[in-house]
Amino acid sequence: FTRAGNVNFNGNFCPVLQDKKFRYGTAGFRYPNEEMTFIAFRIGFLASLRARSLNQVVGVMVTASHNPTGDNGVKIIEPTGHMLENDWEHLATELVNANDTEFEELASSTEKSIMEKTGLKTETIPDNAKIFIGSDTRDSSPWLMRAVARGAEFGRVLKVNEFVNFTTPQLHYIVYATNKPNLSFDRLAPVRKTTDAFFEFIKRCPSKQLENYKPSLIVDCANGVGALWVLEYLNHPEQKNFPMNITLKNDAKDAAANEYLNRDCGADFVKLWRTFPRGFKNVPSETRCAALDGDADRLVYFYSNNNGVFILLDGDQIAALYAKFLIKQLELLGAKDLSIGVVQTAYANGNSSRYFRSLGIEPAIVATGVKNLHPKSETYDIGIYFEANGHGTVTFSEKFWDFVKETPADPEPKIMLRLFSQIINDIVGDGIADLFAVEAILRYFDWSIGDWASKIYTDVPSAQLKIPFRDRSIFQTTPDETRLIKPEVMQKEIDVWVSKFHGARAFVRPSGTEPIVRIYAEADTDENALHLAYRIAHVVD
Ligand code: 16G
Ligand code: ZN
Repeated sequence: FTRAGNVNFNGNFCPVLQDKKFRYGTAGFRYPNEEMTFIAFRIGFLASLRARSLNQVVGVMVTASHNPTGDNGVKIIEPTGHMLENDWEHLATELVNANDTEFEELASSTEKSIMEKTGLKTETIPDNAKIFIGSDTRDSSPWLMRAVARGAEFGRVLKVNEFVNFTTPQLHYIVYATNKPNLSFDRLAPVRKTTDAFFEFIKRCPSKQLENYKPSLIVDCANGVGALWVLEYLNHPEQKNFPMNITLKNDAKDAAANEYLNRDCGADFVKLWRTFPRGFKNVPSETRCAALDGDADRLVYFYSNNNGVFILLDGDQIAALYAKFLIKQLELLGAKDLSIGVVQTAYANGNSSRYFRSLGIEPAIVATGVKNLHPKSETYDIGIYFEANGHGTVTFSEKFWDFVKETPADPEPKIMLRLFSQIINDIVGDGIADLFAVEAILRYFDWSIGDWASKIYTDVPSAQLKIPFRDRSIFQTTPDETRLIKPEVMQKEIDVWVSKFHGARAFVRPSGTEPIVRIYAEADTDENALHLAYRIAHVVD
């Protein structure tokens, strides 16, 4: 490594690319892995300043999630287990875009001003300042972890722990738990929390004789790190009595894993193409299937019905299932003073939002990205947040925790609420914890996957397109991303097109992760939705 981290994982010198602007996007920096080394180094440096200024453990996750194996990325995890604070994202962007000669100077002035603000001497390294670096199964990850560690060292933090083959949500949880004085630091702690509560929940489900729910599930692991972790969940002390059996597919754990990572499989593939991932050809109809993405923070369900039609149950459907269960428990308890809310993005299927309204909940719409959904969700006692793509969880307030505290002779719905809150990873959306939460609720209602697909709501037809676009800065959207503020004329033209279709809506937004613009449209039929999306693509192009 040079002082600026300019060596890529092939060992080649890699000068900082000057013709390219890098941005801390929706989920950190994510680029082709050969461009990532100096970014990882500088992020390691910034993470060390964050850890020193807070005197806590800060996380850095090395992953490119659902993207192909040639990409990689880094993002910083706050001591709370949440996404990096906004102001610091700007600092990250500034540091990463500095050229090699500017970098050292910028690094030392940044260090000075941050430590000064904290009221500490520039060189101070408080005792609890530590970096946890996690990575998924990508070939390029070990190298980038080293770059992060060297960056941290450059930022004077030598206490670094590495968590190889970790899911993104597991790293978030470990960072959170380590900073909590009363929680133990144990890599399996979140796994046990979920499975213990799941066992207990299943025992207490009202219907003893199952008519519709079948306790077997096929999981597409995207050839990513989720495959290793689902096994950890199943490897429970009471393994033999595990209340369901799970078959893993696309669970390559060897060299092939990298070649096939997220390729024709995984939650993103299934959501985008609305079709079975590779390896699912012979799965019988009405069989419940689920897909994780490469770092296991997304989850979607799917199956083909008796007519051979492929049906997707995405993040919106999971949110609706959670809401149905949680509202029922609150009603049974007559607990009127606990607020319950739902947070979605512009991509939420129109019928899911209408379903929440029918329950008396007006969903809040925020900008794309977990970093925007999570904080809004925390404004409710019970906050359910999901992106349609399968990122999401449920958050709980202090008032909720007080409410569910164990007392003698607790009513059953209160116990079920408490257990549900333990199954879920309430720190961040977690595909595997969500999987157990979905299974628990389906078991509770004794529902087949077909019941779930038909008894809550069915999707209004929608279509998505993406078009390459170099200068995405010309676009400015409203905070909920449903409309363009700039270019103004473009929004006017979109409105005209939308008004020509029945029950339609559409929007355009610049991607936060790729040099593209995304288009989303809903209409009365699949054909019309696609037709409308193409019309709008013409407007943008
Ligand atoms: C990232 C986000 C995801 C969001 C996606 C949007 C996290 C953990 N991940 O993957 O939530 O849906 O970006 O990508 O926040 P886009 O900006 O390219 O549409
Ligand atoms: Zn992911």
